[in-house]
Amino acid sequence: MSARDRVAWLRREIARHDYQYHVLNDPLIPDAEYDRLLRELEGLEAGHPELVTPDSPTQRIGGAPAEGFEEVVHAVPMLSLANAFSDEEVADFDRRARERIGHDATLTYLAEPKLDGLAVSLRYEDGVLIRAATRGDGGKGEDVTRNVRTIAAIPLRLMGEGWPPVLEIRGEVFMPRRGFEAFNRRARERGEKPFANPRNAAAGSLRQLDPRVTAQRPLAFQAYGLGEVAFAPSPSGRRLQRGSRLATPGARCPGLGRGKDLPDTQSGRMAWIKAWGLPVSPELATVDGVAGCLAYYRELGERRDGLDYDIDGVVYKLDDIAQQEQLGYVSRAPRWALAHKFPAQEELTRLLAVEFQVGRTGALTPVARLEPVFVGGVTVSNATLHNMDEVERKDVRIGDTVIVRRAGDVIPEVVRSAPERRPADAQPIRMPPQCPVCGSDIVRPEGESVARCSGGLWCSAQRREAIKHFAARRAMDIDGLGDKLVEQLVEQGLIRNPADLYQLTLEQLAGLERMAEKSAANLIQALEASKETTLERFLFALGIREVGEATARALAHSFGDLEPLMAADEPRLQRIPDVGPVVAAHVQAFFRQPHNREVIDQLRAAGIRWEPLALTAPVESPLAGKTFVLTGTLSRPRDAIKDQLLALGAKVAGSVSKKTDYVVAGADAGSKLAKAGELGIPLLDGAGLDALLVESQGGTHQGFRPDLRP
Ligand code: D41
Repeated sequence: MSARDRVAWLRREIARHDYQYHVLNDPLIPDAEYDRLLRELEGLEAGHPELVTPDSPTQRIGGAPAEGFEEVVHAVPMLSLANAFSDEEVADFDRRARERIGHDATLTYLAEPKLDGLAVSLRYEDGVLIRAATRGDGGKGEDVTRNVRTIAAIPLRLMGEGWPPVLEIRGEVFMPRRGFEAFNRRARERGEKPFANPRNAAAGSLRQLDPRVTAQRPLAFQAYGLGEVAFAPSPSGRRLQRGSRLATPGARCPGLGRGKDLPDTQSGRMAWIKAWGLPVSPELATVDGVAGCLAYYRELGERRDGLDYDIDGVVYKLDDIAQQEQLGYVSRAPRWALAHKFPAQEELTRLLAVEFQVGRTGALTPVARLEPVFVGGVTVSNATLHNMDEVERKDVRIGDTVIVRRAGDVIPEVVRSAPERRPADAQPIRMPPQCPVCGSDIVRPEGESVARCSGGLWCSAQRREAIKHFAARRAMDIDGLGDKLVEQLVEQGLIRNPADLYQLTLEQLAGLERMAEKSAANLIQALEASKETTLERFLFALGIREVGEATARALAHSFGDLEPLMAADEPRLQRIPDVGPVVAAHVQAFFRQPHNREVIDQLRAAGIRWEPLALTAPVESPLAGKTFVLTGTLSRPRDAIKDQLLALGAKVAGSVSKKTDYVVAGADAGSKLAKAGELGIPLLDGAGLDALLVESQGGTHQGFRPDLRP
């Protein structure tokens, strides 16, 4: 094969894999193989400079910095979108559309996510990307061609052959969340200022004068429509024939000889845009009438946090192009499209005060008391500041105007302050020297970001949290003993420790607020039922620091019963897989405390019992010691999966870190999945997990690991 032929083949092959990866989300080859193709092409082009063309994938990398951006006049203006913030406004929009069209029938809309990025127009002539421009004021924008060329999701040459000779594709450039997080992490490591949000990151990256900088930014693109489309033969004289073939197997692009011949629906046109090799949203859906629009809005709104990109609403577009033309435009926006916005996830408000909450282990969490503000669909008046390092990093002071964020069911947090609005009397936030609940000293070990109350179980806050933990479902599983009830019981002085629970009487319980006789009786029964337990549950329920479910299980199986464990010294404890010096010290310290021994005695006297375990050799499963994180909706109950993993000696953690070995991601997995991607942690879907479980139990199931690119 000649160099010319090989170069042409490599370009086609690379373009095909770009399409598989960025548009179809279905890579056919591993990254390394893709890199080899690209390197081979680079080598050939270096040896044959005459073969280099502007649409070669090697030309994405970008050249020297530019002086500034040239102005581009859009041949067809880039319109804006009318906004709606309520269901009523959507209903009004639909009603007006039906009135203008003059019929009562239900209208069909194409619904899609509204990406929070930057609108651009891509101009292809004879199938080759010749210009990319920002939206600007809609009439004219800036020439960002060299930067846009570096975005791998944007084809430099259209696929197939059926495209019009002049074709403008409009869409949004955006930065997916996982790329954004990774980029910001690197920025912080280098001491640079991170971007406030993915939108700013995308805009900042696209407006780089040096395309080599843009090339390093993880930008993506999704098309949402067309600009200028011209079917006249281009100056280079390419002739389009009726029935030219499209890239998608089987798809036909009939009669592109005349302007009228684009599909006559918005959805049909989007399908063609996709077939030409451009990414379109996987969430596109045609819906009927207001009811269909609102159902789509709610459904996507619920999945919003699980998407890997920010969206700030959904867009409805009349699907029928003839109807679009009937409706026309008002000022700069089409009457046939509407952006239905989600409630903002970030708002400004004032920080009134900071209080410190004491957790089960005594950890102090600074909590912001805020001027109530409507954010993420609810009114928020408290938000976490995490810890003092974060307070410092975010530069927050009392009296400041702060940005509050509430995304999905995540607890609201203070993102940062707006220092330009800082009043002269703003007060720095100080960690109190004594516990606000019990008055014990606060200690913060060198190098740790968490400060703790040293009061232990003397501190009523720690006691209350310890009892909540003791009663929890995966601990002693005391049905009906919720957080609010524990708080009441502790406040009224009815219980001081977990053992007191078993001394409660029906009369005491029935006397509580919002407690009917019947539920009091049920609770007594639940307490009775909880006495029959297992050693591992009991150990976990004690709330020994650093002893989670997996460690509790390992301890239970290694000692068989409580007495030998309580008598064990640190070297003996450290012989257990995954018990290091820190855990061993915490276990020892716990059992050395006279108070703890007393509570344990009382619990056993109250009748708590378990079956002693036959001593087993440390689990030899290949999963022993491996840490899993479960996220998203899985096909089986999470608890069942967890039990299975624990039984194989694995651990199940709540958050993804460098120590995580596997992330099991179900449907609608969100930030944990993104984090796993960033850290390069192997991902499993439900089937992948099952395969792994079968394998580690000595099964013969042929497990597979999907090729997962970052
Ligand atoms: O995802 C978006 N941000 C998006 C923006 C979208 N899905 N569709 C859009 N459709 C239009 C019309 C109907 C005017 C073609 C848009 C925009 N416009 C738009 N983006 C920025 C300004 C207008």
